[in-house]
Amino acid sequence: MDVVAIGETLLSLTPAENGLLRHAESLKPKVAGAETNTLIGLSRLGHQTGWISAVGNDEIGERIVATVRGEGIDTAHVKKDEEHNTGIFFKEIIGSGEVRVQYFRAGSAASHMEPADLPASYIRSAKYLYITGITPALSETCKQMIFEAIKLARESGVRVVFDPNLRRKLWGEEEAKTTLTSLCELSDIVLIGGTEGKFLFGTTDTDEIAHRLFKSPQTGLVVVKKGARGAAYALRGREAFQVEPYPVTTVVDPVGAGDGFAAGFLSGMLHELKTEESVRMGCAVGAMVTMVSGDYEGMPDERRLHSFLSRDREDIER
Ligand code: KDG
Repeated sequence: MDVVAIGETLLSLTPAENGLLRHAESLKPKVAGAETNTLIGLSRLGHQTGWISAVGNDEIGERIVATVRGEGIDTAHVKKDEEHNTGIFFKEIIGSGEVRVQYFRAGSAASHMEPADLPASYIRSAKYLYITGITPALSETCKQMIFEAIKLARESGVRVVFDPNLRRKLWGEEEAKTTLTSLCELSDIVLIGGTEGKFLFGTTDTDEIAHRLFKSPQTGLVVVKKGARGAAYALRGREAFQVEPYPVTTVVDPVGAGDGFAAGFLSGMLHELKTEESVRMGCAVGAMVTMVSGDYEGMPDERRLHSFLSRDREDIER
């Protein structure tokens, strides 16, 4: 496996027309989960990926697993939980990039995952373990499982990549701060958004965030995602570098951009590109995701990504 990820994937229900859910006449069902969004992006770019999770023994779980497997991701370690349901959420796109979500995932099948569910040899076989700050927010057992997964990865030299992916609706401020900071410190690579930098370290400045994170001997690379302003990164012992954004003509749906960033970035790392090139790939995939409705649907395959990167998009689809 190139990348193994652990996390919950849900059914997302979005009003067919942008606006408040209360006025919706119909809802579009889609599959969404930060970790599988990234795995789908990686799979479309030609990498071997595996997903560790749990779904309920219900139609929603069937749909999720079929979708993820259909994208080429190994789902052998997705447990079917007989007692708990698959989670769902509603996602409103209200206008000009404003998005609100309402979760119905408390007590879901995935929230009942625990350390004993981890397939140790599977994690050890990967080049990268990808985790986000959503999973430890789901329950105490999920939190323990994430720390255990990192331990397993580190024992075998599997590189840990962490996106704090702050979801304030899922947990309290203090617990989120303590846990996300610890997870950053245990990770080799941290992909952090500006809002998360502010939440955890009180700053959006890349040098300052990196300075805080490099206090941990484990962390060697910090990437700060700045949305429409591109990204910046810092390697241990070096100043921060800025990477320019890719222009987006119309943002259709901003959700999933960070997951796209992770996919593009990790793809670059797997191809052993320079850090700057990998961060640039992250920016490009993140930008492409925002131009399509849905959290992962805009993830490009290699051909589309390269034509976007070279900005030579003329006529290639005709
Ligand atoms: O990063 C996008 C995710 O937030 C979305 O796909 C759903 O995993 C999800 C969540 O927990 O909000």
